[in-house]
Amino acid sequence: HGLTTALPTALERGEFFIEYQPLVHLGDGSVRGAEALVRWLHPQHGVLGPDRFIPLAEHTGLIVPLGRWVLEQSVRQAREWRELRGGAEAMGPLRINVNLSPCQLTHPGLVQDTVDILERTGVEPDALCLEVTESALIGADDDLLKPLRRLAEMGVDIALDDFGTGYSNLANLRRLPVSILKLDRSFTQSMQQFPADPVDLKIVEGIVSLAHSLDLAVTVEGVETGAQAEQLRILGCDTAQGWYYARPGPPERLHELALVDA
Ligand code: G
Ligand code: G
Ligand code: MN
Ligand code: NA
Repeated sequence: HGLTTALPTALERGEFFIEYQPLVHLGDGSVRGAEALVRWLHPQHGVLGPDRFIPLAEHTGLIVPLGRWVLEQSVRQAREWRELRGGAEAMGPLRINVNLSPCQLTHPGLVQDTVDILERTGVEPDALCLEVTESALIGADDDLLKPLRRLAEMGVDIALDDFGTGYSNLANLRRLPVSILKLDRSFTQSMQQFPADPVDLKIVEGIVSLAHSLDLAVTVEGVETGAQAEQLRILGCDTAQGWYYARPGPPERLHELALVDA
């Protein structure tokens, strides 16, 4: 249909833009970074979310240049935030999380492109986190993991996105060069009541304890209420993201949030 024909030229026409959703430290409520979420401002259909075009971009191969563009824009944004937040060194730099498609993982240019972007922008590798879904890494062999390992050795964080939705082989976590688990939104939804269902609490408690014993930080997604945030904080989760704090929005919104708390 129409999206398929318009997609290949959308990048050169400058129709993509990025919204940022804050990542908040559950212990003190401070903004520690943001996840970059791409959108397409389609000339006829208006703003389209990634669910409408990422699968198509993966299918057509546009995901590689599009993903590189998202990475570069996001890292540039992170540098700008760093400058704006100069006085708040104690909290470290605002970190930027960027999603990677499985196709980008198998693309041979991933490591070099990332190195080039970090060098061009002067952003430290540890200010960058690449999010890969659990399902993309299920059954991953060493060839697939090698680029992620190289990036992790450089200091880039790798997060396992939507964790808990796939067929998680928990023992498999040890082989993955991952330093952050992003607990899927469904776990957060199960924290709707206070106190939450005891079985759900046990499950999250178990995941957090396993993660921490493997030196992984835990980020929770989809936090919509203060009660959820409080429950997840008590369970030991480290960082949270969700509408309770902020919807994805333009970069200026993050300037305000991060500068206010700096
Ligand atoms: O918040 P939103 O509806 O925009 O996100 C929907 C999904 O799209 C998320 O699961 C996210 O992983 C994915 N997504 C958002 N931006 C990107 C991107 O730049 N690249 C890839 N591969 N996926 C993205
Ligand atoms: O990468 P990932 O698929 O996890 O992207 C996050 C998705 O979740 C985006 O589509 C984003 O807009 C959406 N999202 C972010 N915060 C919330 C929230 O608090 N509630 C719900 N329902 N969706 C959220
Ligand atoms: Mn994500
Ligand atoms: Na996710």
